[in-house]
Amino acid sequence: MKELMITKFEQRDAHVAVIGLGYVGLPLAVQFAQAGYRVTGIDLDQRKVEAINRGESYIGDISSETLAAVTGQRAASSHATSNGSTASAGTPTAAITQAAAPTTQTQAGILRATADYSVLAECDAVSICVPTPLNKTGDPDISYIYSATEQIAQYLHRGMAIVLESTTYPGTTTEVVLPRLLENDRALQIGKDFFLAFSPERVDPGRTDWLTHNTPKVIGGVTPECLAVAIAYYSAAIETLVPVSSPNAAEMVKLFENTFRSVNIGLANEMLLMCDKLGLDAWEVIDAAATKPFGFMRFTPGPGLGGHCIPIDPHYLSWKLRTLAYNARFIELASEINTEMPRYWVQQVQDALNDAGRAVKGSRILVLGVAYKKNVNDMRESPALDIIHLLEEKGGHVYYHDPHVPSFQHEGMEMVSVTDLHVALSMVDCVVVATDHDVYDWDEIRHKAALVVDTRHVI
Ligand code: SAJ
Repeated sequence: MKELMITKFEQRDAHVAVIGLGYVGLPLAVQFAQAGYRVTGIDLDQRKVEAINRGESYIGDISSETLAAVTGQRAASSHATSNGSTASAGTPTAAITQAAAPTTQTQAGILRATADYSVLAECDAVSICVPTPLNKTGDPDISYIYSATEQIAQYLHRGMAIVLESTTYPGTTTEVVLPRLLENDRALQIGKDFFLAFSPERVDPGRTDWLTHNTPKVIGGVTPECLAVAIAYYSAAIETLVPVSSPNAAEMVKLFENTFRSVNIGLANEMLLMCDKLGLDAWEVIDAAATKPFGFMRFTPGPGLGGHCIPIDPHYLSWKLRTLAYNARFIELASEINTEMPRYWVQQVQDALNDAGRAVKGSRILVLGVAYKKNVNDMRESPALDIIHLLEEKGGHVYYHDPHVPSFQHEGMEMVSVTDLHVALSMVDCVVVATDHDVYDWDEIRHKAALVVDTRHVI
């Protein structure tokens, strides 16, 4: 069965499914279709399904033109994505670069979307790209992985490859997904009749240099046969695959990558707190340290930690270790410092207004940028929201401007961006730079605002 599957994938003679058509799943589905597979995207959101089948993309990284080319709404463009075997610079030695592209230009496959899981009965492979948030108590919520696995189990058949991509704690693939798949049909054997692997996503929305096809991808199979089949499946769309010894190792790699960022961002934020005590400019110190040509990596203080990855993923790791009676101290400490930053910046606003003889109470304050990082419209876990909430708690009249976020509703907070920034700048008592979108004219802001508290050190 293993050889049969590998041949199917190598000949692009496979029908594959992607469950979860968000910023990870849709680009992956498109990449598989461009590589020549027949692809069925599965999502519970009927609006997403219909938009895809109309060739209309709702994901910034995928243009509707690209989508329409693989959903058959438009003749495939002349340049199909190359499947060249360009190994990325510094490719890990263990990496497997894909064999040279097939001699014949692969005919782009066809992508269609559906909300009906029964298509899995005829699929040779399925990738799970569903969200893995934290629940209200801050613990991992893998309910979406459960429900996707439940559906796959119903349609599991001989000769099926399953790859979990959602970021999760080490052990999920082998202790949660595998047992559920085995429950339905004891006759099916892992590594013989069906193949299971974990391969973490490394999609950074908005990036144009590292994309789904050229970002090295780590992959770990439950058995060596699972790894071989999963590598054949993914080699069609991903240029560099990095095999590791198990799904658990692959799960841990992703958590380490993002914990690395969370901890270093926490250290940069603590540098700010320490430099404050020392009367030093943290950015000056960090920028000077960054001139070290080796052994240093620059992170900068900010308003706090936003996004759907970095504030969340490390808690999957610390939660798992707590079940093993181990306290992941760096993760907890970084989280403590990062979540404290909005309060620090509100104190800076209070002190600055106080120096100008004003209280926060009754002052008009304009927050620039509510997205969690520059040039995106994503607000998940955005620290700007905490800054707004804390300023309002102190009686401030808070407005915001964000060219990427015309309005938002968040936990009872409902706001609309001011439309005329030029007017607003001179009408408020204090401007807070929360997100340093490239569109802002920082010189104008510096000259028009009476007072600026700059969490991004752009002014
Ligand atoms: N931040 C700082 N200081 C820094 C860097 C970031 O305060 O030095 C803040 C950002 O403003 C943001 C949060 O931390 O609020 C997270 O920033 P991020 O640059 O890590 O951006 P993300 O959340 O989009 O992270 C994604 C991740 N991609 C994946 O998980 C696949 C991350 O692994 C990438 O390294 C990161 O993009 C990237 O490099 O852009």
